[in-house]
Amino acid sequence: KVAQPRKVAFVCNPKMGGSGIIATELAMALAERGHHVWLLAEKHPYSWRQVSETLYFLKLEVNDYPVFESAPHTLALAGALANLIEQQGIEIVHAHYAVPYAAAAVMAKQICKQPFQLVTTLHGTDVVKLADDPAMHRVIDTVLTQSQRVICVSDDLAQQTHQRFDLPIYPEVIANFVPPGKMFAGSRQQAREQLQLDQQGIYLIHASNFRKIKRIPDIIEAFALVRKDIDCQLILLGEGPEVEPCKALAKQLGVFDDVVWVGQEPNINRWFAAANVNLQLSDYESFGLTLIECMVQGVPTVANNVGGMPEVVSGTGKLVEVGDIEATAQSVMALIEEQNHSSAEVQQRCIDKANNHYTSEAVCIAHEAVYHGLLVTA
Ligand code: GMT
Repeated sequence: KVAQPRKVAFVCNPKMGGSGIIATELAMALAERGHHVWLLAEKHPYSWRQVSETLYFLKLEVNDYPVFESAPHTLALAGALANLIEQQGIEIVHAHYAVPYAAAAVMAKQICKQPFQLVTTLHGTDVVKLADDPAMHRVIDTVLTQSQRVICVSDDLAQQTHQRFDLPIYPEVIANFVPPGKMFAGSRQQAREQLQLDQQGIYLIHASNFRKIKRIPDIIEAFALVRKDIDCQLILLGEGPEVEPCKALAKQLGVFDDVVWVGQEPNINRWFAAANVNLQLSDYESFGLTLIECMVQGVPTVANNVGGMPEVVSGTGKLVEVGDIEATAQSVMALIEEQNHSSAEVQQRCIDKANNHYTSEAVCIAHEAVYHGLLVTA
């Protein structure tokens, strides 16, 4: 337990997705360390667990008014946040995503009778995609300037943010992490036994929300190339708009039956533990949470050389240029070959990096330092 418990309110996207998962896991981990943490959202986040008496969920009510085309979510969030701050004496509001979450917190500052410190964590698309829209750029610029601290999940995202916005303070970098409770505790053999996979098989894996940005057709094409030389299967986890086009492509390439189409799966870490190589070929990825979810299970990744992925993959997996299918297939085969010779070494290299860089404890300590720094100077 920490010496100085803080009162912190989290606002984030409660739907399944990296930013919501990281925000929720951080809220839970900080509450377990003795802080009083509120999470305000329209529903319980997917990964929410009532881990501590000092963790509170507050449901956001967004009323529909027939005069408007859509419900005024951001305004409802700003008002509910202002009430929460005044009622509970919140010291820090920690918003995950500039728009709409930090924007609502900036509005709460105008409404609220009590001062608070605003910490905004950027998860990537808010800066790298949304900010390309000039109107959004102005909103994000204001929100970031009015945040007392801006946190980015990778060095690359901090640089991109610095280039695109004129911030008074360079963003702090605090990486994604894997909470110990989320890991699959058994061996690859045990994971395969539970999932009824072949003990001797070679499995490539990818998990995402199947959006275009993930470039899943590249994964299927690279897999089809590898499949020509090596008897292997591809495990695909997740759901989204690209599933059907990907199924059509797999049929066209003659590999449909070699793909394990898992769909939505709450216990993804068991699948990661069963795999040999992870693939993440996104157009852009500020960090790539699945890279460390695989790493902690001893599984290396072949990733595109974009965003924060080179920082994460470094020393454990391989990087390829966007759209280079041939190089991707070669990199996958090189990692499989390496595992044929020294599987234990490859696994240990991954586990060591995950344990040295992406732990829940290190991430909590880094956030406590940010909060403390703001409150002693306030
Ligand atoms: O891209 C996703 O699948 C979801 C997205 C989100 O907004 O929730 O994830 C973003 O935040 C994660 C947590 O910081 C990062 O690990 C992901 O790399 C990032 N996604 C992108 O940058 C595209």
